[in-house]
Amino acid sequence: MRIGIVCYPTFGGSGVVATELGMALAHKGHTVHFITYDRPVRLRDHRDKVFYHEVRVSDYPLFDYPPYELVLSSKIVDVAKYEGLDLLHVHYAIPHANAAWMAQQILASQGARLPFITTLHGTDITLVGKDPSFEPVITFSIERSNAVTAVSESLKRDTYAHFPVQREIEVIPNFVCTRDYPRADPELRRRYAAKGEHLLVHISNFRKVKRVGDVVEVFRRVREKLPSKLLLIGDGPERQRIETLCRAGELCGDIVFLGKMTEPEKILASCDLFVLTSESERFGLAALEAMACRVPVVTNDTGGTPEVVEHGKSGALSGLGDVDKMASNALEILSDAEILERYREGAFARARQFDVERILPRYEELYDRVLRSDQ
Ligand code: GMT
Repeated sequence: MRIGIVCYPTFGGSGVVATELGMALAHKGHTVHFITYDRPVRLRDHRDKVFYHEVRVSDYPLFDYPPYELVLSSKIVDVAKYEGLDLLHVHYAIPHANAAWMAQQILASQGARLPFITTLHGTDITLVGKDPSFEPVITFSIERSNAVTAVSESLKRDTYAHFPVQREIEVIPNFVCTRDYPRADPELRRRYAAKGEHLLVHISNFRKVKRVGDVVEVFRRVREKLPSKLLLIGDGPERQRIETLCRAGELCGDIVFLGKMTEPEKILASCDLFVLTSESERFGLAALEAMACRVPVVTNDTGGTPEVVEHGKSGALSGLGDVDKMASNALEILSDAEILERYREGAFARARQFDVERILPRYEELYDRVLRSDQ
């Protein structure tokens, strides 16, 4: 198949999933065309059967708000026509599903077909999408997509709860290629935990919804009982506030801010515990990636996270904002080497249930179904 993929090229989970999906599809022999405004961060150069088309928006001074969706729609039309796309898969509803629908209409007026699939990832429904100024366009584009998927049951439920949507939404969870994730690197461990401390880690885009302050509070409590360090990977609007919090709490010696990284897996795999404190994650890809590195996860029981992390096996769940419980869960996992090893194995076993080899065929089957019903 010749498949177009539209996504955000940034560090956000939806862009990562879209890129990994495209690369996995190409590996199976499909031809994949990424259409977005910058090279996706996980898209390595020189991949056979993978192409990247940049959407360039004019900075004409008349525009206070450059019309990205229109340029994107035109680019989709162009790529569909000249690369012969069979279908388009857009990740994150806003504005990609609307651009896809417009491109589909333009192509139809020229006698060509381009079915499109929309994958909902989370904030397109739960944060941005709930804004009443977006509701009519999101509802419309979900209804008009040839198929719609959500990354968790929780997101599917939220979509029906917040939008007057009637059509079927299929849940296809996110995935990882467990084979590609490394094992712990003793040298890296020594770099950050020279005295054999336990290593806790958190990765996010430091937006408010991630509640990174809770990560620091959990760490503060763990450190009181167990020599440990915390690695914070990523950057975003909350980073300055969190740095200030750490300075005020005299935690800086034990917390390392590593900033944005394109390949954090080696560091991740060298840690003992991943801490995820978000208000709500509709999936929690970062948690799944940690588990693929054999790192258990301490997190909340909100949103889609309980669909990924199993309490007592691959990690531990507790109520949102309950930093005392999260810290005691962390201590229970960390304070005994045998228990930690059991959780590590549990985390990896769980990650294997989301292996690309299990999930990719579900997308391929969906593509087939959409193509057959569009004929
Ligand atoms: O919240 C983020 O970090 C970014 C956001 C995105 O759209 O890229 O992530 C969402 O999609 C990911 C991939 O499906 C999910 O793993 C995240 O849970 C989801 N974020 C939220 O629901 C807050």
